[in-house]
Amino acid sequence: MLTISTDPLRKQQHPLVRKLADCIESNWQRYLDLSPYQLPAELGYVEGRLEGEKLTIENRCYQTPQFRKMHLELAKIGKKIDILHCVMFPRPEYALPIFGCDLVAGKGNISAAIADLSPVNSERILPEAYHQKLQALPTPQFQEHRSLPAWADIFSEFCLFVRPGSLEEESQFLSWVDSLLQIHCSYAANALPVATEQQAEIIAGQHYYCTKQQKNDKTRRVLEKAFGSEWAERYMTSVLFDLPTSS
Ligand code: 18B
Repeated sequence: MLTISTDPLRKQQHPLVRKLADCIESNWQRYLDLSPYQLPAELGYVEGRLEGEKLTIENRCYQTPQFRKMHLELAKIGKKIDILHCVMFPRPEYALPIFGCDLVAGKGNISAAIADLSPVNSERILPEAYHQKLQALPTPQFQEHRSLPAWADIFSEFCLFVRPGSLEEESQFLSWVDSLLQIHCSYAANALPVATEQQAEIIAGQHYYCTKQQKNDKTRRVLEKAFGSEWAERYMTSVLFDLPTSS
C-alpha cells in the first residue's frame, strides 16, 4: 500500500481546503489501490509571483487500475487566496464518470465551491447505481448557489456550485463531497472493463470534458498573471486537463 504523507502547504491553508484535501486522500486510500503518477518534470511543485504575492502550487498525483490519473492540487496566492483542485480521470477501459472539485477560498470566506461526478458517455448520463445513490442523499442546503458559466455544459444534474456562507454550510459541502467520493470510489473499485468498441466513446467524452475545462478563463488568468500565457497554456493542457490517449 502506498502511504500518503501530509505536505507542508496544506498546514497553511484555509481549514476547509485542508479538510477537503484530507477527505479526498482518505477515500482514495480506503477504496483504491494507489501507485504514483509521474507529472511532467518540474511541474510537481511550482512557485511564481502574482501582483507582488507569491503563488505556490503543490501537486499530488496517483493512478490505480481504474484511474489513469487522480490529481490533487493545492495552490496558495500570498496570504490572499487558497485553492484546491481535484480531478479523477478514469482509464478509457472503464465506463466511469469524472469526479471533479474546485474550491477557491479568499481571506475569511469561500468564494466558490464546486463538485461533480460528470458523465462522459455519449448519452451524458450517470450509471444507474450512481443515480440511485445520489438521489437518496439528503439535499444539501445553501443560501447562495452560483450559476455556471457557458462552457460548463459538462456537469451532471447533481453538480453543486455554491458559495458557502457559514461553518455549517462549509461542513455540508465537505460531507457532500465525502458522499460523492464514497459512492464513486467504492463503485469504481469493483468496476469491470468495457468492450474495446466502447472505449473510443469514452475517450471522446473525456476529450470533450477537458476541452471545456480548458476554457475556464478564471483559472487561466491566475496562471497567466503569475507564469505567462505560454506556461499557463502548457499547464492547463498537460497537468490540469491533459487529453487521454488510447492504450
Ligand atoms: N477557479 N482553479 O483549479 N475548476 O479545476 N472553477 C475559479 O469566485 C483556479 C476545476 C470551476 O464563474 C476561480 O469566481 C486555479 C475543476 C468553475 O466563470 C478561480 C486552479 C472544476 C468556476 C479559479 C484551479 C472547476 C471556477 C474564480 C489551478 C469543476 C467558476 C472563483 C490550481 C469540476 C467559473 C470565483 C466562472 C472558478 C482558479 C470549476 C480564481 C488557479 C476540476 C465552474
